[in-house]
Amino acid sequence: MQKDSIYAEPLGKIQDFNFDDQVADVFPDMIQRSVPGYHTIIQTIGKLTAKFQQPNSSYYDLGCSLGAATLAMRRNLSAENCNIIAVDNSKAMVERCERHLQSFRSEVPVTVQLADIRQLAISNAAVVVINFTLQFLPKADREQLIQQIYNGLKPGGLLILSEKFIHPQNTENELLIDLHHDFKRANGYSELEVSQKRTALENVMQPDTLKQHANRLTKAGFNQQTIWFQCFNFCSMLAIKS
Ligand code: GEK
Repeated sequence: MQKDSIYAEPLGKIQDFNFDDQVADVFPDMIQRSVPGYHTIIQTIGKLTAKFQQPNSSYYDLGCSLGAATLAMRRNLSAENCNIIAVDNSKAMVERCERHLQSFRSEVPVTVQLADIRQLAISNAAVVVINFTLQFLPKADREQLIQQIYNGLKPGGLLILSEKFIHPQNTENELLIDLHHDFKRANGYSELEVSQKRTALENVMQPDTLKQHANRLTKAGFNQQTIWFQCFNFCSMLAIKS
């Protein structure tokens, strides 16, 4: 695995973070050292897919990057006539995702699409995963995407939504951010790397509060939802269409 050292040296002007070749090359190392519980979340996406699978259905991975969630779903699908649609709008990610998926054998067909998830038609879905991607959309576009997901799910269908979040109270928010930065330092990132990455993400990733997420899910029509994972300011929610 190639080590992420993108922010290791002082950069004069820090550009907005973007999912280019340089990021895609180090992505597995970057996400594992930056997102608390990433491995657990990916494993559990597989387990939840096994539980919520329905025959003759589609499974979506929105903002798939290198396809970790797609692989977890694919390994756990046994129902008849299922297919997975993995979507990302970064060419660098999609190219590597295709290659990565081809290196594992499976009966379940996967289509990797280079597209903006806001323009995607979602239908006949048993499970939709959006793992740490909604936070990169403009805030104004999030409600419509969650509604499209709800509309595209079959009855009994499952949405898994993982996000970094902000706490509405300043003290708690700062504490969660500190704990996350400690986690990154414990994983070998320097003070400089933590702070330059924070600057690069400032305009690009704008997290919501947990309450905003819950309200948005309810408004879309999901009447069953829960947080099933939380570590510091990272969480994963699930919502079921009854
Ligand atoms: C994983 N889910 O390993 N349309 C499509 N893709 C987008 C859009 C958009 N509008 N905006 C951002 N992306 C993955 C990790 S990473 C999370 C997801 C992170 C894509 C972007 O190109 C990137 O690949 C992904 O969303 C977010 O489980 O890096 O923190």
